[in-house]
Amino acid sequence: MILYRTASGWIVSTNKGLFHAPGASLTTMEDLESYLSSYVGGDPYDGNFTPLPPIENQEVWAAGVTYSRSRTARMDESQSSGGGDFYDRVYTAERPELFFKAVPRRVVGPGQKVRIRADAKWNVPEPEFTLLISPRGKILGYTIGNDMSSRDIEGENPLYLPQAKVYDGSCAIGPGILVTSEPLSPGTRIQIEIRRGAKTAFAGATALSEMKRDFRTLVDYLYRETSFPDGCLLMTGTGVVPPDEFTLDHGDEISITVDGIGTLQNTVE
Ligand code: DO4
Ligand code: MG
Repeated sequence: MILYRTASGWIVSTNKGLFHAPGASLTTMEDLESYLSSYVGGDPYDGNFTPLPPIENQEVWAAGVTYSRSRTARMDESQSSGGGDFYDRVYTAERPELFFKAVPRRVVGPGQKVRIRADAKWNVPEPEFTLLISPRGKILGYTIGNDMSSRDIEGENPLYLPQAKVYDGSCAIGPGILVTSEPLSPGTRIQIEIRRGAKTAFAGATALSEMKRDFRTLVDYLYRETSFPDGCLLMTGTGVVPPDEFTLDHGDEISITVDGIGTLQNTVE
């Protein structure tokens, strides 16, 4: 079942139809799946809706260099600054790279604008499997994230990472959350297409099986010494990076699709 946040509350979508799921702080419930199941077949929702970003009071965190493709990209972009070795080492280290990405007010949802920094010249979207995690560290479900990034800024110096990653319009999440206690199958694909005018400027895909680390280990590290009373959303890293000569432009349309979850679509402001 997929959970959507809308202007008129939460809606759960199943093969039986759409139903209202009442309540606040739904996404922090340890038993979210059974709570939602109890509303399937109840109060039907008829009509169209525009999904809002599926977030309440969670912080958004992100993992980095979890795919070989990301390691190569990071090493390439930081070659001249001597930072490449850092990324090679973090790829094989036991401790993953985890960084703070966004507070809820900085998250945009489907159909909303993402942004590129005015002081950056090399900007890319990063399509990422994104986890909804409960306050106790249980993985409640899966959604889609776009970790917008400025490659020239992070490449200039690894210490500039927060500026490359955290700015207005840098974090898109949605459209809904696949709520399930089943793990995602390793064959699950994440695809991206960037349209510029009538043309595809870039398209690529990867599968969960290409990821070096597993979701559980990332969550365990994140929750080691940090409490999340409202739960957390964790972007789990990108395995798709456009070629080095590619940079985003204003007006580009970014569509990120995950089988069984949906498509997160945003335009670059
Ligand atoms: O280390 C830089 C960030 C990498 C990242 O965001 C990713 O691999 O997705
Ligand atoms: Mg990323």
